[in-house]
Amino acid sequence: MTKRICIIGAGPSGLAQLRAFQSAAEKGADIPDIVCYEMQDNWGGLWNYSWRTGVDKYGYPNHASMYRYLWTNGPKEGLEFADYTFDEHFGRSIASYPPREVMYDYIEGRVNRAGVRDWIRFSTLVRDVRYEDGRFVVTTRNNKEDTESVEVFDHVIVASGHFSTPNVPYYPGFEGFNGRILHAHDFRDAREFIDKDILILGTSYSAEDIGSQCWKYGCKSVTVAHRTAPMGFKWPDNWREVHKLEKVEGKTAYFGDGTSKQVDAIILCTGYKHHFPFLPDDLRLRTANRLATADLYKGVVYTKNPKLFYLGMQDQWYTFNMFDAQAWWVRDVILGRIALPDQATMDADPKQREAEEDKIEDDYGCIEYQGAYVQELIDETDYPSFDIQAANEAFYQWKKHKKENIMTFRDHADYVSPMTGAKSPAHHTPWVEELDDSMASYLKA
Ligand code: FAD
Ligand code: NA7
Repeated sequence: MTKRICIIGAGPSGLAQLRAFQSAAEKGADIPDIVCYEMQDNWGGLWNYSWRTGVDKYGYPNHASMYRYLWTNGPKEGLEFADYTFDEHFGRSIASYPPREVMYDYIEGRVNRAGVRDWIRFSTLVRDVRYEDGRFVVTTRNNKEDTESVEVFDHVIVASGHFSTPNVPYYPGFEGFNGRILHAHDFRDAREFIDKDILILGTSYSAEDIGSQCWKYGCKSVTVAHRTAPMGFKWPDNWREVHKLEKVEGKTAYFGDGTSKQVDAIILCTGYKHHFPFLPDDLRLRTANRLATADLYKGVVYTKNPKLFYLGMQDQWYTFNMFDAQAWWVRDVILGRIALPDQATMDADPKQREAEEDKIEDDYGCIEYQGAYVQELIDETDYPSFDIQAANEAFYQWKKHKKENIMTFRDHADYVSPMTGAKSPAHHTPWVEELDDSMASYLKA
């Protein structure tokens, strides 16, 4: 009997899994029946932009966390697909930090060519998964048809992402704040904050990028409160880094360094939670947002039930090509090309990886660590091998350029593609001056 495989989510990770199976079929392999459930009406995951916040059109928590005017926050050379290069998709070389719409086009180009859209059941939310008698019973709701279905699968691959359910802390006085408090998940258009004084909590990618966007589109000032350490970039004059937020009274925010500031809005760039409301306790991954996820052998096999897989659950330097490496590897376990070891070996693996990660001293070490992980996986499958060191170098360059000037790092050229070895051109307009993030504008000569 043909095996049945359930994939949850058609974002970059789920699409990588579809492409992995399709590429095996293309080479003559017998592949299982595959069903991918996607709660949204289209594919692309976070890259499938939505103006909605709060709930989606069907009344479920809105998945989208991306915002207008988002340009990639790392160089495209670090995430390029090894089997579908940027040059191949666009028919020419493009600059290194494309806006969201350009990235979406690239993601979609590969799966359109692979012809896997029919494997996806859109507008269909996975509501419940149970492991019974050696198989998975999956309950879904097609929100367009308003119907519920139950189907049985041999394997489940969770590719539902982990940057959608906001981590929302409370600080004293929030309930009395005379302005807007929002999480990064609900941030959409920086123009909302023109001429406003904004306070940002958090010091990671969302804080840096949302603050930079608000600055670029004309907010009055940016204040960033850190609970651990400041970001430490050379910020513009109307940007200040302060200590932890202590409390809010009216519109005034008070900080741990004794200073205070009147602000119009507070944007909580305080990260996301791994959240799987459709999974029972025995199948649900519990992990921090880190490079070595808990309880996943090789970062993908759930050690407590090795018929269940998770993709893309790591904190991410590498993204698309790491999801590919994982998807090809999971595919080969399912096809019987890779054998899983005994339970003790599987249990020891994530612990060993965590211990290795704990020894890393800086971001450069993290990049190298994740690069080595990607290399480890691709060495064990037929995913096209690529120059991981060149991808690491692209990340190192990026960090250097950010340190030099946080508002111009996206203007740099000469990042080397790990797939083709070619250097990227410069974009036609400096990022700070380019207010139009459309693909048409980006690709114009
Ligand atoms: P997602 O993209 O989150 O896709 C998961 C999919 O699963 C979604 O389509 C969702 O609708 C679906 N789903 C979830 N639950 C269910 C369910 N119960 N039933 C059915 N379907 C379900 N990465 C980069 O490489 N470069 C960047 O510049 C970059 N910028 C980012 C900016 C922001 C604001 C955020 C939040 C992330 C950014 N990322 C970036 C990282 C991002 O995580 C990855 O690029 C990528 O989108 C992860 O893919 P994924 O498929 O694992 O998850
Ligand atoms: P991250 O990278 O998980 O960072 C979360 C940030 O939030 C981090 O700076 C934390 O500070 C901070 N944080 C968490 N809880 C609190 C509280 N309670 N108070 C103040 N600060 C807090 O999330 P991002 O959204 O920046 O990035 C996620 C993805 O989106 C990433 O892949 C990007 O590509 C886009 P800490 O250092 O722990 O003190």
